[in-house]
Parts: sequence; structure tokens; C-alpha cells
Amino acid sequence: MGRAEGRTGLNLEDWTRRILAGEIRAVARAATAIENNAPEAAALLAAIERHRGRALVLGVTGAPGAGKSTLVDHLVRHYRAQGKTVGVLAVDPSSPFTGGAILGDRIRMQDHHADPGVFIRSMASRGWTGGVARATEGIAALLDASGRGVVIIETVGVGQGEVEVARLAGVVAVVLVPGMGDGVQAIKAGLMEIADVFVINKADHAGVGELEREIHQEAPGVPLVKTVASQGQGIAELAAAIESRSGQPRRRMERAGGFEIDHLGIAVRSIDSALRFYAGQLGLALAHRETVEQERVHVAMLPVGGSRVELIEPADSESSVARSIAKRGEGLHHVALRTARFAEAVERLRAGGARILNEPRTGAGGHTYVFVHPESTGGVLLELIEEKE
Ligand SMILES: Nc1nc2c(ncn2[C@@H]2O[C@H](COP(=O)(O)OP(=O)(O)OP(=O)(O)O)[C@@H](O)[C@H]2O)c(=O)[nH]1
Ligand SMILES: [Mg+2]
Repeated sequence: MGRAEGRTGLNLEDWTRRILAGEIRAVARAATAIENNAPEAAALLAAIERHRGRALVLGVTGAPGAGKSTLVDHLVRHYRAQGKTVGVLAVDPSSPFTGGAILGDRIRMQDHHADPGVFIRSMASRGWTGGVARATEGIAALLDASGRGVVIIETVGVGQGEVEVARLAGVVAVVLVPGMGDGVQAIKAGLMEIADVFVINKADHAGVGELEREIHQEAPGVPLVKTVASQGQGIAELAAAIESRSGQPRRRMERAGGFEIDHLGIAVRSIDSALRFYAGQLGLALAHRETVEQERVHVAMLPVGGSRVELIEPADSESSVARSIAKRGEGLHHVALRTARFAEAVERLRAGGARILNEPRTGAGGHTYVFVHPESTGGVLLELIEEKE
């Protein structure tokens, strides 16, 4: 650490300390470093990693022009009135050069510019690239770690956008407007699937009842709020619906049987030489490295979409990974699945007679996990991880 001096004139420890203290300038500089994928960004993100997880992270997505920014503007006022600090990240993957929508956002959001309790960052890009995904995740983590009570990510529901938002946000609000022709059918299934809360905005237009029926049919039981954002109507109701969904398991996860692939563990003799392939040639980003004393391994995490590749290097010859490499050579070591209903899943496996290798234990990153023996799983060591809410 401390290598990030020079370009910014800030040393990493100082910079991190200021970020964690919520100093706006340090946060703004870090956001820029992350957006530009500057050399110091990875170190900063690693340093703040364990300080995130306190913010309510809200995703607001929907069709272009649905009124997302107007809603966000009012939500910001609402949270400020409650004394909460807010960070807003507006990601516009559709306006590469003109940045028209973003400009609009800026003008509306200018009201908040004198308020240090509101931090706003816009990113325009051409489509959802790996770079945009990385920057979005990094800046959301940054705002969270800097102590913002609420972090709002606004993005148009196009391309990979909604998938990313669903992955990053604790609660996703999908904004629809009445009179969209084919109605809900016209909306990408992916967008309907990730909603924790539906918003029918522009409820001053005709066709509200019809849209409401369609949504209820498509996604029964999901909270639905009607708003006229341009007049600030329905905002308190929306905030209440968001509140009621925060801390609940995500809907998308429920639909997938409650599991997502957290990571693929690959046993290697040397992380440094494996990185020459995974980072150097394949181009994955190295999110962070650590040593897990408990498992006697060094690990490197490289995000891939919603999951990660985990490179595992034995720390000593006693490590079970060292024995695995001695026996079978390098290669896929385990598959890790993540679930919010961890205790329930472990119970089900026990009841079914699966060979669970350890009592649930908590790792360095604070997550709880068990391993299941390959003889129960069709030959792959399986790790089950508890999804933290
Ligand atoms: N009639 C009516 N107009 C609205 C309402 N909410 C927003 N608008 C208007 O709709 C237009 C688009 O609003 P935005 O908030 O920029 O929509 P957006 O979804 O952020 O748009 P993009 O970021 O470009 O995708 C603006 O002219 C708003 O004033 C509403 O409830 N009723
Ligand atoms: Mg907008």
C-alpha cells in the first residue's frame, strides 16, 4: 500500500481514510479514478471493500423517458428530509456523444448541488461494456463505503443494464408508464423479472388501470406504486414500498431457485503466473487478493458478470488445495453457489444424506459457508455460501 502517490498527490491510506470519513473531494476523485480505471482504482476498491454494505442501494430502471430522473430527484428530496445522505449514480448507456438525457438530469439535479448531503455522478457510454459495469459497481461500492445512507443507481433498462443493476442493488424499482402500446408484453422479460417494486409513473396519463392489471398478472405479489413524478405525487408511498422490500431476498434469486453462482474456484500453483492468462490475456479485472488463513490459501478474485473466477494458490504444503494439486494437478477446484436461504439449503442437504464436509463457518470476508463432498455432487467439490442481506 501507499503506492498510489504521485499522480493524485494523495497517499492511499490518507485517501481511503478521507473516503471513509465521507469527504466529498476524496470521494469525487476516487469516483473519477474508478471510472477511468486508473492504476490506483483497484487498490482503493480493495481498501474500502470491507466498509461497504451499510447503504440502502436502490436501482431505478425502466424505459427511456419513463420519468426515472424525475422520480430520483424526488426520492433524493424525500431521503434528505429524513436526514439521510444520498449518492446518485446515473448511468446512461444509450447516449454516447450528445449526453442529452444526462444533461437533462444535471439541470434537474442542480437544486441539490449546494447540498453536500447529495453526491451525484453521471456516466454516459455507448452500451453496457465491461468497463461500464466495473465502474458502476466500483462507484456504488465507493458511495456505500463513504457512508451514504442511500445509494441510487439510475439506468435505462437496455442491454445488460438491468442485469447489472439487479446484481448491485438491494432493491430494484422498475418504472413503467401507461399507454405503451403492447403494454407489458413490449417490455423485456428481464426487466419484469428483476423488479422488487413496480412504479407506474405518469399516472396522470390514460391506461393506468390496464397496465396495473397486466403487471399484477405478470408479477403477482410484487408491490406496485402509482406516481406522477413531475408533480411529486406518490413519492412517500414509493419510499415506503422500497423500505418494505429492503432486506428481503431478491426476487430474481427466488426465481432461480434461490441460488446464483458466486464463483468458480481454480487451483493454481502460482497466482502470479495464472494472472498472466486471466488478467493479461483474457482481460479480466483483478478485483482483489487476500490470504485466507483458515484454508491456508492465497486467493485472487476476478469478476465475471455477476460472479467471479477465484484463483487459489496453496499457502503451504499442508493446505488441502496443495494436496489437491499434488493429486490431480491444477484445475477447477470447486463451484461456489450463493443463497440467501443458506440454513434452509444446508438443512435440506443434511436431510437428503449429502456429505457435508464442515460445520458452517465464517471466512475472512465475513461470509458463512460449507463444502459438500464431490461424491454427493457428481464429482465437483461444491461450496455453499450465505448471501448477506
Ligand atoms: N405527464 C407526466 N410527465 C412526466 C412525469 N414524470 C416525468 N415526466 C416528464 O417526462 C420526461 C422524461 O422524464 P425523465 O425524468 O427525464 O425520464 P427518464 O426516465 O429519466 O429519461 P431518460 O434518463 O432519458 O431515460 C420529462 O419531460 C418529465 O418532466 C409524470 O408523472 N407525468
Ligand atoms: Mg434519466
